[in-house]
Amino acid sequence: MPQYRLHCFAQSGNAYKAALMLNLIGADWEPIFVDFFNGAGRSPEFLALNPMGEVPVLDGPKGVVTQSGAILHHLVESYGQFGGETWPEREEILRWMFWDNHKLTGYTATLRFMTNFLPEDKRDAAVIAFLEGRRKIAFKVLEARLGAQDFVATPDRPTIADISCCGYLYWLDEIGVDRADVPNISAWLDRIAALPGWAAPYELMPGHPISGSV
Ligand SMILES: N[C@@H](CCC(=O)N[C@@H](CS)C(=O)NCC(=O)O)C(=O)O
Repeated sequence: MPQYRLHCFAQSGNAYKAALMLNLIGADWEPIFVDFFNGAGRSPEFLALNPMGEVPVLDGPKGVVTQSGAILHHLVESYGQFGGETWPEREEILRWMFWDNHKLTGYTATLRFMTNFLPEDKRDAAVIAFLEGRRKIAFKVLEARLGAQDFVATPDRPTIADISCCGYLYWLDEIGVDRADVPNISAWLDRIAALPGWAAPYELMPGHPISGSV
């Protein structure tokens, strides 16, 4: 049995953060499909694994870890790659990961869910407009940062802050953003995609395309 099992599904950018990290560090892992769109995230078995009812869940030699940020931190502690080398670097990484969870992924993932996966009769135009406004602000912050340096938290080296922030951004088409409009983000996505072990979300995790109901 592989050393790590990642409970995930293809459309989850939060799970992609963990899957990408596992691949980049060359860990021995396998994806375990959570049939999210058919309610598996609310099953008693899944809630026993993660009472928060959220994907991703990493099950490994040191136990079960949930929350993509905690999983990335856990893997840095275990493998010593993509972390900070000094205390200020580690603080900077944390600062961007918290920002990502709240502002970048928080709004972008919800917007993408509402415009791609929610049945049309359940979509609320006012909510979508609000999320789009918040998403634009977050993208502006990231675009400016990546105009000043090559990677998010440390100027010349990728860290888990990059892995966290890029979780949803290989789906710019699904988010309705043209790469040409975010040249710094686009170049940074290419830099990450050039790392050994990189693979796109739908290649790394099972469940694409979606089957069944949403
Ligand atoms: N902050 C969490 C967010 C996880 C999350 O929202 N996962 C989604 C799938 S991408 C989920 O399972 N949502 C179920 C729910 O919110 O009930 C993380 O970074 O792991």
